[in-house]
Amino acid sequence: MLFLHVSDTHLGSSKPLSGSKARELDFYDVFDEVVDIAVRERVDAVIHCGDLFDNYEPSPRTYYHTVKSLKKLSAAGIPFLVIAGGHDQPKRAEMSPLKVLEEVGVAKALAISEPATHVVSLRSGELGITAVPYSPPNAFSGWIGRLKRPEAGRKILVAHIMLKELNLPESHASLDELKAVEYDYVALGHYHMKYSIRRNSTPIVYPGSTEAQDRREASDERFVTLVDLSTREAVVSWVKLSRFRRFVIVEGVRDLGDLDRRLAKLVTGVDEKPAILYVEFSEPVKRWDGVRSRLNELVRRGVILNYKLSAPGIAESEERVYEDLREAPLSLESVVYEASGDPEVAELLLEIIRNSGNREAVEKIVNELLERERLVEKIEKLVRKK
Ligand SMILES: [Mn+2]
Repeated sequence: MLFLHVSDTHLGSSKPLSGSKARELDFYDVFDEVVDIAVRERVDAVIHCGDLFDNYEPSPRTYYHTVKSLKKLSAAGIPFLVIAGGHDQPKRAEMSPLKVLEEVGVAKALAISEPATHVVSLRSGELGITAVPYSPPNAFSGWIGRLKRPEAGRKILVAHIMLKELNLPESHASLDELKAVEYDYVALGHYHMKYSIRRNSTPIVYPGSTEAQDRREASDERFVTLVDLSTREAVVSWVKLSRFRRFVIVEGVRDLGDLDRRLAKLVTGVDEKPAILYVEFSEPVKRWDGVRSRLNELVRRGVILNYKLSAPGIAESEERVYEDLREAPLSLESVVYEASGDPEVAELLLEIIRNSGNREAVEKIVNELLERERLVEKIEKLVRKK
């Protein structure tokens, strides 16, 4: 029995270039690559560990690309089994987009708002699955004791959680609490980087996200895993993805001359998509217009898709979406971006605006602000400017 494990595809996202159509298409393209791998490897099933979509209300364009790829799996007789991540979960009485895919017949939602236990009949036998969707960590502790192990020869745990073993904030449970060793494989999602460990003979795996959504997630390699359960111990092989977009980070730039020297060395691989470029100055910048004209030229020549800038002092940061410049309609997003002049601050303001009826969300944002001094500085500067 062979299955493919993928997670955190965030279809519909265009981060870190909010509003960029080209960037949005990247996420669909790499998801389609994952589907092609599954078909090529003739897997029994694809298991998706949550955050299939970036938003619980995907746009028609997002549904279009998602269903188009998933139909290739259906045509090959490969079930697509998915759980909800925090991004796929319906708010209040709304419906999860995963229900739509299920109704169309291109996916089976294993768990959306509650854990569930299944025994699924696959081409080469029965697979028992304990499926655990995302929940806030404090609510999660109530679930741990109630997780039911499936009655089947082959058993896997599928969950959208942050493991305590990662030593990151907002963690859900440890491997002992999850009883990981009672399963043949533990398929995880939520953490966006590749990570794996073993407990006894059980592999515990995060394949990571299929596209980076911010600078911290940037990596030259992104993966899915192929998991073979036909032997006594699960055999895991990592499959490198090739169709994701690279981030190039140029750090510690002193001045315009230094930037020119560093950019001269910038080459994108022949078969690669033009990268997203981050330029980070170590000194305050005197000539932003010079910097911008250099980078705009690289965009025009197709060497990079777009760029982001940062520097000490006046924390200037920029993202420009060239293809949309002419016909961009006036949206709440574009107004907030224009007014704040800083994408990071704009994202936060938009989150506050969108969730102003939701006290929990506002509290979360305030807490995040307290932890991120640099953002507070940026906002202070903006307020002083106005
Ligand atoms: Mn995610």
